[in-house]
Order: sequence, then C-alpha cells, then structure tokens
Amino acid sequence: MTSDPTLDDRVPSRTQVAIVGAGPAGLTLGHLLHLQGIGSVILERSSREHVEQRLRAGIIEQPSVDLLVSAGLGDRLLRAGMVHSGFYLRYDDSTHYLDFHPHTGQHATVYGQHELVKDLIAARIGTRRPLLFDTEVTAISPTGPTASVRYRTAAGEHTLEADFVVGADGFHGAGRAAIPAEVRGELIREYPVAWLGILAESTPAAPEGMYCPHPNGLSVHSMRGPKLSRQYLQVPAGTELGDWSDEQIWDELSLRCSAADAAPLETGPIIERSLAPLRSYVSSTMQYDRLFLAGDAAHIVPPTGARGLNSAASDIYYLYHALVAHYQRGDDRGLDGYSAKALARVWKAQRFSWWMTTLLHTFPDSLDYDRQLQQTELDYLFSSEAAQRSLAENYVGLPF
Ligand code: RFL
Ligand code: PHB
Repeated sequence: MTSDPTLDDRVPSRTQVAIVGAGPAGLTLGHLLHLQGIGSVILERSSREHVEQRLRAGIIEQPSVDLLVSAGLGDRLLRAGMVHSGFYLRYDDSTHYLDFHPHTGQHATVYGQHELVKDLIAARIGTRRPLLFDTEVTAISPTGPTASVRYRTAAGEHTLEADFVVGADGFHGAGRAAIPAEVRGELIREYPVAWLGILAESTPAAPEGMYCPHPNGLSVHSMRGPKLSRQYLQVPAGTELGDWSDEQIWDELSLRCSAADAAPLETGPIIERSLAPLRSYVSSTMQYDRLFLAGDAAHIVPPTGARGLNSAASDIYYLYHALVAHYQRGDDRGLDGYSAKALARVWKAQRFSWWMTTLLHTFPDSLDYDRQLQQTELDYLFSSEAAQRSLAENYVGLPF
C-alpha cells in the first residue's frame, strides 16, 4: 500500500457525508465541507495516477474560479491558468473575435482539468481526511434512518454508513443507478457526431480559443500552454481513434481553420488522442432520500459550450450550502430544494450548449435550410451587440 493518508485502516465505518467519485465535483465538495468541520469519506474507483492524468476540460468559467478561490483551492489555477478575454470564430475565409470583457467585465480561464484535479487531491491529502483510490462503490442504499455504501477494494468488500451520500461519480457511476427507475426521468439528445481531441506539441492556432465551422464539420483550436495545443475535430459518431492517422488529423484541422487572413496551422508531435461522443443528458431528479447527485452523474452536455465542469461546480455550490445549513442550523430547506435549484441552472447550461452545438456543427442530415439559418445566426451575432452580450454572459458563466 501507499504511504499517504488514504490507507484503509484510517477509514471510519461511519461518516457524515459519503462522496462517491474523486472528480472535480466530489473533491471540491469534500474540501468545502472540511472547511466547515463537516466530515466526509471520498471513494474513487480509479487509481490516483489515472485521475491525475485524465485529459478533459479546459475552459473554467468565472463563477467556478470564484468558488475554487474562495475555498483556497485556486492558487495554482490563478498562477498557471491562462486568462482569455474572448474567443475567435473563423468561417468563410475570415476571422472574427468576440470579446467577452466589454460585455461582462469578466473572462474565462484556461486550465487543464487534470491540473485542477491534482490541486484538489493535494488539498484533500493536506486535510488528512479519507480519500480512497482503487475503491469501487458497488451499491448505495439511500433510504432509512441512515444511508449506506458498499465498496470493494483489493482487501475485499466493506460498508460505510453515512448521513448522506453524494453521487459525484460521473456519467457511468453507481449514484444515478441507485435512484429507482420509476422515480427518475431521463431527458436525452444524441448528436450523430463525436469530437476527436488531440494534445500536441505545437503553437496554438490563435492567441485565444478558436471555433471554425466548416462544411466538412467543426474544428476547435484551444491550448494548454504556449507550445501545447489542444484541438478537436468533429468526426462521425462511431469513429474509432485508429481510423485517423496523425497526418490525416493535421490535414483536416489545417483545412477547416484555413483562411486568407491567417497563417497556416503549425503541426507537431501528437502526444495524446481522445474521442468524446456528443450527447446531452439530464436526470429529472438529482435527489432521492439521502442520496444527492452532482456533476456528470446527473447531467452531461456536448463539449461545444465548455459547460460540463462548470455545471458540476454550480451543483456543488448549492449542495454545499444546503449541507452546511443542515449541520449548522438544522435547516433542511436547501436539501429539500436542491434538485429544483440545481436543475434550473443546469438547464441554462444545456440551452447554451445546444445553441453552440447547433450553431457550429455541420450535421450529416443538415438541410440547406439549416445551413442558411446557421449562416444567418452567425451574421446576426457579429452585427448585434445584444447577441454578443448574450453569448458572452453565458460563456463566462451565469451567476450561481
Ligand atoms: P468526473 O470527472 O467524471 O469524475 C467522476 C469520478 O467518479 C469515479 N467513479 C467511481 N468511483 C467509485 N465508485 C464508482 N462506482 C465510480 N464510478 C465512477 C470516476 O472514476 C471519476 O473519477 O465527474 P465530475 O466530477 O462530475 O466532473 C465533470 C467533468 O469531468 C466534465 O463535465 C467535464 O470534463 C466536461 N468538459 C468540459 N467542461 C467544462 O466545463 N469546460 C470544458 O472546457 C470542457 N471540455 C469536457 C471538455 C469533456 C470532454 N470529454 C472528454 C467528454 C472536453 C471534452 C473533450
Ligand atoms: C478545451 O480547451 O479543452 C476546450 C475548448 C473549447 C471547448 C471545449 C473544450 O468548447
């Protein structure tokens, strides 16, 4: 076993809040509760190395940054994160810039999710509260006078009792499955496309993020550093990573982002590839008795609007305040109203993600009519300050 304070023998058989999943949602909640003296145990299926290296989100909105900074979790984020005042949109041979700052006074921060997860894990270990890796939750019992969680480690099966269980265990976790199917409605929209993502040792295509809608499909050009680009290609659903050679990826990225007013795209060694299907999902309830869902466990969006991690942060903000009111003042109104409050903001993120997704992709079944609407919407965006303001306030993040 390891020498960090996550050893099995430090884990109590009872805690106040059992948190399933050491992603951004679970780790942030555990830390916020710790600051208020509320105990938790975090159980994570994967290894520490795996969660610290899993490449995902990059765009962190202002309310999420504020939440992390207020909890003392933002030091490295503020030091190493790249402040982006807006983003570029390149189409029809020309490049446009949309500046959020004049409309909102705010900006977005580009900081790799895995770097954030490293910071959150280091902070958790600093609190000496339990965080178990390689620990899979196999069953959650949320009803009765106490909740319980069954989990499996290399040492065998165990049970943890808790006042509450938080399912912050992502889209494929055990949390949502513990809500009976007859209680939980599901709202789903699947798109016939996916994003093939690369991390490459090359200079980013533009000084800030850039979206390039193109008849072949969208390309997205983001970054993780001055010589480290993060880029995405819209590909058909069902594509496999091996279907594309490095050369084909660079050719297609270069084609989609080419413009008369732009330098050619710099290429370089591709150091990581990933595939993400584009789908939207919302669970109609985020609470069942003593179980609360947060983040991707309850809802996902296509990555186009860069909202997923940020929606997880708003859930955590509401749930944290509700748990503090319960423990410190015996006030359960926040817990009772959690699902409705969290879902109201989740739906705003769903709306924005749907809008960005339909605006920027070329779908295989798009009609000429749809393409004309996209063109008109883009033209409207760059001719209307009101439209720019609306996009800007959503991209930097609506208040929690
Ligand atoms: P996570 O990060 O999936 O963490 C859940 C954790 O739970 C563990 N787990 C279990 N542990 C114990 N027992 C079980 N039975 C378990 N089942 C699962 C998992 O191992 C995992 O460690 O969920 P969380 O915390 O809700 O965070 C959500 C975000 O990860 C996600 O929404 C974002 O990555 C989405 N996303 C983006 N969001 C943004 O806000 N801005 C972006 O720029 C952005 N870009 C992206 C993205 C997601 C992408 N992909 C890969 C889908 C770009 C991409 C390409
Ligand atoms: C990213 O930097 O990973 C990124 C950028 C823009 C998006 C999604 C993800 O819409």
